Amino acid sequence: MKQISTFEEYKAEYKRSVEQPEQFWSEVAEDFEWKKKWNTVLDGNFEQVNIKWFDGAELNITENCLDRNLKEKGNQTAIIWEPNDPNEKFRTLTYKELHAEVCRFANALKNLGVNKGDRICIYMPMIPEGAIAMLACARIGAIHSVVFAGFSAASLIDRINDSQCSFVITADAVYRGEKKIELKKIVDEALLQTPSIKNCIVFNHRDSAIEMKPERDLWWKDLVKDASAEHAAGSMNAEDPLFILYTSGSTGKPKGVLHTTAGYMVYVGYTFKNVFNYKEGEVFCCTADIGWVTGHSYLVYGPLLNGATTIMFEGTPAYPDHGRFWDMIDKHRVNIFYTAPTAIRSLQAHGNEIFKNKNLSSLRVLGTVGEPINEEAWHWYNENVGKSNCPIVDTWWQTETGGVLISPIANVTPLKPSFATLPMPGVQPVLMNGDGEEISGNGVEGNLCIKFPWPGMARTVFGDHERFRQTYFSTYKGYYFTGDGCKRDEDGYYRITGRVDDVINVSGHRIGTGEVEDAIDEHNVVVESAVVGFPHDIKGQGIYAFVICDKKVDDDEVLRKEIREHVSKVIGAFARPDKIQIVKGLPKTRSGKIMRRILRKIAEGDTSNLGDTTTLLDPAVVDEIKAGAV
Ligand code: 7RM
Repeated sequence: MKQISTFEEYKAEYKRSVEQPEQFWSEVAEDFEWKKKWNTVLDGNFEQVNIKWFDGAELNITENCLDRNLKEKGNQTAIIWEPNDPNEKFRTLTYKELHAEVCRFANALKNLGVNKGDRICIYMPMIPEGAIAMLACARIGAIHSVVFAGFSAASLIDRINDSQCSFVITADAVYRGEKKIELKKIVDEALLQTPSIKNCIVFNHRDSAIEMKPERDLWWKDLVKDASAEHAAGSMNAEDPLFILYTSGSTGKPKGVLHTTAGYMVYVGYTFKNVFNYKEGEVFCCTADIGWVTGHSYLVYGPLLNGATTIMFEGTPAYPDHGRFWDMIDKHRVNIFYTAPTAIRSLQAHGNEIFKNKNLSSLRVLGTVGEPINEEAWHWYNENVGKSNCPIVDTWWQTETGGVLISPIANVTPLKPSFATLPMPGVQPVLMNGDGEEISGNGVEGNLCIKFPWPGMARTVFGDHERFRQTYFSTYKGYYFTGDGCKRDEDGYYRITGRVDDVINVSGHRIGTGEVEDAIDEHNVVVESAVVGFPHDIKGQGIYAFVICDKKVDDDEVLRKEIREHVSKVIGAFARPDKIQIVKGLPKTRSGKIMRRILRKIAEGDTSNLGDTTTLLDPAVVDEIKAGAV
């Protein structure tokens, strides 16, 4: 695949990609394997929200990830699995082995009656079988819906029911650090309320004592025992769905963002190779979980499409100590390391001791994703991990974008700390003002939109195309609205400033304030709540909840604890509020709208200037909340 190698070349490629997008993307697409080539490159537009890429083409993405690599890289490692416990032996799968496992599991799914278009929920720890399950689905055209294994049973229920999954694939249990997570028990609880599920497939990972419900529950190993290691990859149409991934927005329940086959493949394969400047034979390590889009695109699909060696890390950066990432880099001679700012900040506090006796000389490129990276963290990463010798690619993108949209190209784009820098070829970012117009020139700030389709973009929200249109294409007619605020500096470089909607980003996890409010409101003494983000040294943003109770609560501390536990149960532990303030009232306008702007200021601890409060129904509540801020 073509790789951009100089800044001049980037500028030329970028120009060409904007002037002749179809020509540009068809050339990129030529580097993949197709069962049948496309009739048209791009159809549709953002007015009608009916985008299609490579229509008429037929392909199988796993043929591009696996079969294609067998001849020259059959014995090369495809996946290195690094276990939670560093004393346990790591596992490797060569391309040949991974291909065989995927074929076996694809055959097993077929034998169970899984068909093209069926939705399969994957609720797995970070083990190769998670990736094998995804690829096996793709092999037969089933749509995978991976649910992050940190989500609660209630969240799992919502996700399974929304897309009517017929199978769920899980494991008995997993350890993360010293904590044991009983996945099968969580699934058992969920399956009481998911009538569409026919079978639950269980991979025995930890020999944990679990209950297997006869007829319903099946062991992974029994299914693959006699399954053939050959499977002729099914032929998918370019726009056949590949996967659904649920993501939070400012309103309502999480949306099932749907990605399709050909465009996603081309975009993710191309951006992996270019953003990271990936070279043949390199070891790539992305620390994201397969339950998030980063795990999909740059742990599984992107690296495999390029025949790379990809690391799957089961553990956490702090176990058994804060040197774990560096141990892993040393042990597997990692060349490219991709992690989140929150992980960097959490390690930063532990001094230089954590690098003692760790050889990081294999590193060539570093990356970050998930949230804005502050300058301090950027420099720490650069100096301590990259030894001032590795470019840092600050990659801005979203679940909906499929792959990286704005980012430096390693060794090509001149860097600027905390800037995602410039758009990838084919990506046309614009900043919009309050009147819904494009802001021209440099040294400006506005809401970030994309004005032309790119192959990796989501096509719809599963089962609700109107919601897709409404969420992303109605704020600015004819534009894709990202929900992010952004600056463009004098050099035309982009710096993402964070969400401008009611989404908060906690340790790179996207959480809708409405979701947390709904969870809190379920508590029996809670009348109403309002949730906002506040700046948090390590997590980026923390969750601050203002809560009104219906009767005098004896012990606020007990109530806070109950609320936290309840949110954990309803959404997952990562969504637990950091701060809870019990209040008598919320600042509402006469029309009943909560003025979040005021709450955000108070949560930030900046109450000097709360702006105009004259439209409030009862301005006195503001003083009360200010006085009781936690
Ligand atoms: C890949 C991913 C998307 C939101 C997005 C931003 C924020 C992601 C960066 C970033 C600043 C970055 N998908 N975000 N990357 N902000 N710089 N490099 O994270 O759907 O889970 O989240 O994350 O706000 O809209 S996501």
